[in-house]
Amino acid sequence: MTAPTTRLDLAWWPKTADEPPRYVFTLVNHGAEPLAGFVLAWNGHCKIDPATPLENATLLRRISNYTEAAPPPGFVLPPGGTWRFTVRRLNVPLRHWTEAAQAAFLIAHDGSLRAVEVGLCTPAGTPGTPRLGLHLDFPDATPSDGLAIIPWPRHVDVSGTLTPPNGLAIDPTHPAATRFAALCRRLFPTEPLLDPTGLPVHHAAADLPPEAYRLRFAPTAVTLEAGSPSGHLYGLITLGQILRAARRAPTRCRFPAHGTIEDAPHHPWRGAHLDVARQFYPPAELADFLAILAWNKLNRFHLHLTDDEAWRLDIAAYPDLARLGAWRGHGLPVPPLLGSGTEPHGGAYGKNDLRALVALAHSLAIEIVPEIDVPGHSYAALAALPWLRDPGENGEYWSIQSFPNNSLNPAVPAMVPFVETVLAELLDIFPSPWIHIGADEVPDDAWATSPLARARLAALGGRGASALQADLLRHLQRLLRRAGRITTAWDEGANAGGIAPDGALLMAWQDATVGPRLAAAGYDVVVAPAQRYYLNMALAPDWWEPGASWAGHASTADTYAFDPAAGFAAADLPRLAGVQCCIWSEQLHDRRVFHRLVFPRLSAVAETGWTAPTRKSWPRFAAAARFMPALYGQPEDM
Ligand code: TNX
Repeated sequence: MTAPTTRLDLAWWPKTADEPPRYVFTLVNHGAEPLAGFVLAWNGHCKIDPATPLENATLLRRISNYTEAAPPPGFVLPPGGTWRFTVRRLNVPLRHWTEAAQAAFLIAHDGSLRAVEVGLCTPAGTPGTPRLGLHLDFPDATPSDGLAIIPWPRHVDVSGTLTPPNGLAIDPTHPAATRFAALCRRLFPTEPLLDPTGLPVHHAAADLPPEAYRLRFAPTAVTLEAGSPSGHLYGLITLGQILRAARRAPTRCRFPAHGTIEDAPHHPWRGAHLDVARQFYPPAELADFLAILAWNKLNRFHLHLTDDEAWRLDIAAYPDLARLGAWRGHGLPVPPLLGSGTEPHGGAYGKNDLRALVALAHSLAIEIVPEIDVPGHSYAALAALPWLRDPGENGEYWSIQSFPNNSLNPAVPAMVPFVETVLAELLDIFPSPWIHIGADEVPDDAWATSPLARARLAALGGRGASALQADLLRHLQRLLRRAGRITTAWDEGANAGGIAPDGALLMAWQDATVGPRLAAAGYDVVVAPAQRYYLNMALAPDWWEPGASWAGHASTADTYAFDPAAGFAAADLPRLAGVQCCIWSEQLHDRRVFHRLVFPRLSAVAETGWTAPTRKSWPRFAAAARFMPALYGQPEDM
């Protein structure tokens, strides 16, 4: 396609004492032809209020963040001319540039599309530069003891300094060595950490718990003792971290000559979640991401496979699900959303892709916990399989992200077999003990105008969407229990007597009080409060920082300082399985935004998961974080 000759400039004017906020769109025709009879379509994170009229434009269509508007009747945009219109109400005020529209196009009267270049949205008329890419939001520092290890080990007692060896000479026949070699090739392809002529590393079996390891340093060799494959791998990762830092920063870091490191994790669940529905991440990128998790000794990868904006799992029984539900674009069942332009945007994972990822994850001591988000967040599934709706439903309800009628109706007879079939395929692909079934954010008035839902509610004797959802979740929990799996869900899964504590694990996301409350009610919990562990939240309030802020801002230091055990009664602490960061992708249309938001906060959560609270130290973490890898490159390379 040729370069766009129309450009959309965006400006955000926050509310003042005299005026409500204004979101101002200026379309400029840089082409040689006048433009008439067109519709402007745009998308990006924020949603406009369809009930409030636009000024100097007519709203034609709005689904979540996809909007179509037309200029006044008879309007012609001449070469060099502009069309300006104003939006008065949004779902939430804009606070960061990534919340504004990211993509736009014109729909001509003959239906053809014309790309529009979209400028960065300026706040109150002030131009600026978006903050992108790898970034440490704290000053550089030197590790006080010369060791840059994240997460910090349980016990460190080392001395002396060796000239950094030209590599680790690991026993190539040891299974952990093969895995570690592959991990290093993936993460540091130009930086060999292994060398048969380097410092010998002897593996030894020891009676240590899973994941634990011991390193004994001597000038001529290192001995690595562990009682599990993960322990052997983690010992090598610690050695790899020590070696890299000593080589890259020889004046600040060292490779010890004597002593021991004894290590074991504080929490069994050390997770990272990735939303692959809002943006598609090709399998190769997920493989690289798994490698980064391993280097942080994170052991759970929560793969959020479905959402309103896309269904990413190819299910043999329902070919339309991925064929239609994994793609968004003009004229498709799912409209262009979250930065999609004139071309269809998307992708799905096949069984073989996912099986390969599971195998890779296992080699890196990571369990992939798949999530099918039901019954809410299902706009894409319903767009692909409209027969899952109640044909008698005649009203509208809206999700928090402004999707209409987006929840799978538990009273539709075809719905339960559908979810069962999907889960059966999921169980076949993923051996994980934990299967995540979503359960978040079903609108209170979902299915209120569905005759089938009303009849079902009358039979159940319950009230509202939560009763219907709870009944469905109980059914799915029974099914998963029979399959020997643990029902995993977001914290709303417990509502209205839904998921029962036995055989369940809930993710406490809404705030830091939810985890202690659920644990007191008998649930095992993973703590992932949006305010600190949602890595899509901006680092700081500045407009030019990317990210959202509905749960506030979190600097790396804020994320690091969060204590997941705070608020738990002592007797309930055994129910705290661990921690997880969540990477929601609505605003991650650009991988440079991903970098800015994810690294090194991901490592801050990893250290909180692994290192006992008394052993954590912000200055030490801050000095070591620059050596941790990111998806492409690492902070130190900046
Ligand atoms: C809430 S957290 C959601 C997600 C959004 C996220 C945006 C949760 C269980 N649901 O659907 O992506 O907020 O930050």
